Amino acid sequence: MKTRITDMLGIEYPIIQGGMAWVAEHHLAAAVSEAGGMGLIGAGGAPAEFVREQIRKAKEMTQKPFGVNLMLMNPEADAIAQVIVEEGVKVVTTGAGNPGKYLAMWKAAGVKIIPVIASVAMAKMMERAGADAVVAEGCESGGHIGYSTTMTLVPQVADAVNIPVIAAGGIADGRGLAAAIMLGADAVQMGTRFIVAQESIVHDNYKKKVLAAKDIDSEVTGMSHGHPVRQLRNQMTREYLKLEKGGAPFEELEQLTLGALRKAVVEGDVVNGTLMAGQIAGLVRAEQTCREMILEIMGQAEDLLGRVVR
Ligand code: TUI
Repeated sequence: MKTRITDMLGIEYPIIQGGMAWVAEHHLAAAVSEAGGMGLIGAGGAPAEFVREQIRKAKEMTQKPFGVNLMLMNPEADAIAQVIVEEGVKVVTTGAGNPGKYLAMWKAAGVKIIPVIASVAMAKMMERAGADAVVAEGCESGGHIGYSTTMTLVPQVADAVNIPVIAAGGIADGRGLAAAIMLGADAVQMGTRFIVAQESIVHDNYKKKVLAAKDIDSEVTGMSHGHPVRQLRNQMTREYLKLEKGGAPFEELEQLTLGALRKAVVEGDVVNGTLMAGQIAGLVRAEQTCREMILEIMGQAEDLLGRVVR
C-alpha cells in the first residue's frame, strides 16, 4: 500500500509507532522500522544525552529510517531538538505543545517534521509554519490527549490541510487502518498495540494489564486542569479522580503522578503507576513481534480496501 506518507518517509507500510514516553526506546523503534513501518524513539521527559544514546543504539540495530518524538514539555526540549539535527535523524514528531520555534532549524537540516495535533486550528498553523505532515490524534489515545475523537478529527483535518494526515487514537488493527484511509488519512500511528510487542521492554505486569483490558477500562485524569491524560484504571486513578472531584489543586495531583509512568513501565507497579493506554486496549489480545503485528494489520486492511492504491 503506497501513500503520500510511505513515499515521504521511504517506508514500506503506512504504520507509524507512537513515540511513547519510557515505552518507545531503541529496541521497539528499531523493530518497527525493520518490519517496514516507522519506528520512533520517544524522548518523553528524558535528558538530551540519553536521547542521543538511544538514537545511536537504534542506528546499530537498523539501517532503515526511524524517527524521534520530542515531548515539548521536556525541560531539555531545546537540547533534544539540537541532538535530532546533530545525529542526522530523518523524521521528528512532536507532542504536547507547539513546536514552532524548532521548525526552521529542522527544515534547514532536512528533517521531516510531523507535529502531533489535536485540533484543526493547530493543524492549519503547523502547515503554514512548514510541517511536512501532521498526526491527527483523537482522544481515544493513551497519554496526554485533546478533546475530539479520531472519527471527527481526522476528516476535518484532512479537509483543512493539503499536507498528509496520519490518524491516531483508537487504531490497533487492519479495520482501523482501512477506516483511517477512508477518513482521508495517509497512514496511521499506533501506540497501545506496540506496548505489548515482544520487542517492547515494558514490564510484563503492564503488558498483562493492557492485554486484559476491556473497552471501558481507561480513565481520563486531569481534565479539570486542562491536562487530560488517558490511562488504565487502577488505585492511582481512583485516588486521583477522587481528589480531582474534590477540587484538589494541580500541584497536589501532580505529586501523585510524579515518576508514576516510570514506576509502571520499568518497575511494573500497576497499583500506583500510570498505565497509559488507549481505549482500543480491549482489542489488543496477544503479545506478537512487531513484524507479526504489521503484516497482520496490512493483510486485513488490504483485504478490506480491495487493494486501493492512493
Ligand atoms: O503528547 C502526546 N501524548 C503524550 S505526552 C505524554 S508525557 C506526559 N506525561 C505525563 C503527563 C503529561 C504528559 C504522554 N502522552 N500526544 C500528542 C498530543 N499533543 N496530544 C495532544 C497534543 C497537543 C496539545 C496541545 C498538541 C498541541 C497542543 O497545542 C498547545 C499549544 O501550545 O497551542
